[in-house]
Amino acid sequence: MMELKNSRIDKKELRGDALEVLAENLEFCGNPGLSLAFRRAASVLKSLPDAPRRLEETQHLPCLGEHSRAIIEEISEYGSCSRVEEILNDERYRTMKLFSSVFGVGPKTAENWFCRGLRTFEQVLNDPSIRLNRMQTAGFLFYEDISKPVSRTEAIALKIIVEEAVTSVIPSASVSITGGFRRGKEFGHDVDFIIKTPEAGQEDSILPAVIERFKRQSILLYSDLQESTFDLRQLPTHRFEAMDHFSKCFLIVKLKGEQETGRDWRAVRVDLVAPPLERYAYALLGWTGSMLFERDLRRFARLERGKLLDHHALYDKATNTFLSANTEEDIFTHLGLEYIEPWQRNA
Ligand code: TTP
Ligand code: MN
Ligand code: MN
Ligand code: MN
Repeated sequence: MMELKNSRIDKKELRGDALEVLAENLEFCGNPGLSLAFRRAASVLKSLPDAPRRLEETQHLPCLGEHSRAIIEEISEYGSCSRVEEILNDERYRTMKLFSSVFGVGPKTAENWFCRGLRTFEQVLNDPSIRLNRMQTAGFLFYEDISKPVSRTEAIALKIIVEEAVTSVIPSASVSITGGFRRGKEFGHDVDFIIKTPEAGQEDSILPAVIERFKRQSILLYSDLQESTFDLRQLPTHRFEAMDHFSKCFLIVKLKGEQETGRDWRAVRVDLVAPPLERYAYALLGWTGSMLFERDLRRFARLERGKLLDHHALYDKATNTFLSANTEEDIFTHLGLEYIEPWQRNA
């Protein structure tokens, strides 16, 4: 079997980066299904202790199809993959990547701007026929700050601010970090918090109150409050829904502290979610991610256990009942799984 030539351990392309470029490009081309296949393959490569050094090492890995293996083979043999290089140099890919890096700009808007012949932020901002919505306006205004990774230290500083706001309204409420930081990541694109409120109904009033408080403290730069549309009569669906129905808000806040820019604050993206108490364990599991892990766990629940899992509930199709859970441990037990630690969920 062929030995991989450029086999510096941890060559990033062999660790899935090349496959992620393919996945991203497929997303931009409106092929989410195939994109997901490459994301899964990339995730498997990243989970290996070392980059594969021989082609046969990839043979028995899950989720690596012929296509992915051919790309790994090409990279190991020639140091790069021509299709990946082609995409990285492609004007459409580069422009879509640039535009969709703006908060509030999804693939549809990015494509629309590209098709109008726009290629740079300057062209977008100077085009009189383009009306940015509030989210996109904030996205451009704070582009530099919110493109910069948030550190764990900054996340902890934000936790104190959020905690202070929450407990000033409901002293017995509590705040936990979720998302990537809960999975042990050192950096994130935002900081996600989940709020636990002890009494029914408080989950609906807490977020508007926190937003008001941040406003008064002059640290609120942007907020999008989404009221709860949660309804337990609705069964978890078969299709993967990325978004939940709990009360939540997407914010940009000012975090004080000396910056390289010379300013004494930076803008940071913050997400808050406030589920009803009896839904807390499901919400925590859903918001801890990763997105790929959630997807795979739901798929496992459905195919291997005949149960429907989402952000809100676990439904047993055999008995037609919802299974209640006070903790994440309860949910894994319902699924017949050992507890999976948050840091093991970085798929
Ligand atoms: P994100 O904050 O988007 O991702 P992340 O925290 O895993 O990574 P990053 O460091 O880049 O911020 O989402 C956090 C989790 O919340 C995610 O893993 C799954 C969940 N989530 C949803 O359930 N629905 C959504 O629409 C989003 C955006 C996230
Ligand atoms: Mn975007
Ligand atoms: Mn996050
Ligand atoms: Mn988030």
